Amino acid sequence: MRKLVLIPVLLLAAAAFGQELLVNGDFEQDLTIGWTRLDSGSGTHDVVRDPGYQPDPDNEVFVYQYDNPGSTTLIQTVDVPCPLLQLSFQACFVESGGSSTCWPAACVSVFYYDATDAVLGESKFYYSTYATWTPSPTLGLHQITTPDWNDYSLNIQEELATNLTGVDPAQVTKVGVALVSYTTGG
Ligand SMILES: [Ca+2]
Repeated sequence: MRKLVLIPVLLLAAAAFGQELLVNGDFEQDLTIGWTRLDSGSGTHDVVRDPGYQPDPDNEVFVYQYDNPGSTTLIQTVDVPCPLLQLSFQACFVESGGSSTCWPAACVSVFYYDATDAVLGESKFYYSTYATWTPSPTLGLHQITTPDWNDYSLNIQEELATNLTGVDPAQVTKVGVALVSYTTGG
């Protein structure tokens, strides 16, 4: 995982420009800057910042969890001026083992919050053979089938209009971007 970029997309006279909203979205500084780690459940949890996960000189971050039930999360929440946002990131998703009753999932999630910090909905990019999540008006699912390093982007205004019809864009005042390694079941 490297280079998460969340920018407000402002269209002005057919010219697009934006300002990066995430702090340390390229992981070039210590992860205590901008990011919060949350460990949950049992098993092994790990978050590692290292330049060696992808063959370029820049840093990546590895978010790991093993054994169920549990999860490891690295999250950053930012105030957003409007839901006219573009999230871009590069990610490599990995899973190992699992069954229909005990399954891992590698996720990049976007959470939408109102002014009281209540979660209004979630967009979830996930790689998992056995995950049983189903989409709803407050859960937009994007299943990853090619887990190797790829570029991803999410047009949040379009996402809310198309996949999260249960979320009122006018109520979204904060967005959380999370890397989640997850194991359930057992
Ligand atoms: Ca690298």
